[in-house]
Amino acid sequence: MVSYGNIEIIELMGALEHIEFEIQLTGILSVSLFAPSDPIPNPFATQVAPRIAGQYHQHLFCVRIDPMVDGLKNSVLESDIIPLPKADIGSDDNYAGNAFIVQENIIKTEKDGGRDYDHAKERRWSIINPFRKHYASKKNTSYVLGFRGHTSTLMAKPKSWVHQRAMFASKSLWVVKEANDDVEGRAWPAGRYVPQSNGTPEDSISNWATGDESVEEQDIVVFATLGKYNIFMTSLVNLTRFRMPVESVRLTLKPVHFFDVNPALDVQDANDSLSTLAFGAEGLIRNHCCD
Ligand SMILES: [Cu+2]
Repeated sequence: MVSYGNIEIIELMGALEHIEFEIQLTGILSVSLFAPSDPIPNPFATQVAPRIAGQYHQHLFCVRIDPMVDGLKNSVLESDIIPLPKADIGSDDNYAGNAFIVQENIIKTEKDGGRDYDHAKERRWSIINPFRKHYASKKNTSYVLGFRGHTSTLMAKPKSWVHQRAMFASKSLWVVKEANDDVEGRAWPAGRYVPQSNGTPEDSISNWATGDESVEEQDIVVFATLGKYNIFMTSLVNLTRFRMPVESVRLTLKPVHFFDVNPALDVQDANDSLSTLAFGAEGLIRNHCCD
């Protein structure tokens, strides 16, 4: 666990079978003062105590993932759940009108590497090994990224100073090729000197995600952005006066389509002597069918 000011980052591994990062906004406010002339209620801040302002703002967290899923050459698969296309209600393919499919799309080039989240389609991204498939599902060995909680991206206008400086925050996901000619590779999506930058740093993500360079079956780097607005509420259970309820954002990485059987399941089945067939084995067979 790591704490940065009033933010806590927790890494959970092991018992859950997947890797999970949880970022907690602890709710401890950084406050300022209202001027006597400021209207209350105020469009930009909540008054949390007389003349004390909790300003509205965003938190945007960028998680860098340098994957090696069963090997160095990986791709990113974008999946959307959509109604079965071109299949009207009453048709042979969709008589009841409730059919849906998973539409899959491999992200092919760096210029397509900046991706938006889509709640309506339960969009998900998987970092796959395109050379390995599960024997039964015929799907590629992969880690599925799960965005849990908050997926807002940067609200500031595209030409604004903050937007130009933090282009990483304008998309939920970025896929770029790793730069092996550099000691650190592509490590800093907002450039190396964020507090001093004014404009888009040359060595930053929106300049990497351009051109026709392939990101399919390549040594890639993936950046996931999680975002949350802080619109302050005064809490019912204040520990201090300037506190609001804790908010969490989470990123999960779930391994899927890896093994034929679960290599961790080597525990014998429980033998419960009190659990018996209600009609005995013969009765079960006898009552099984009507012949
Ligand atoms: Cu905040």
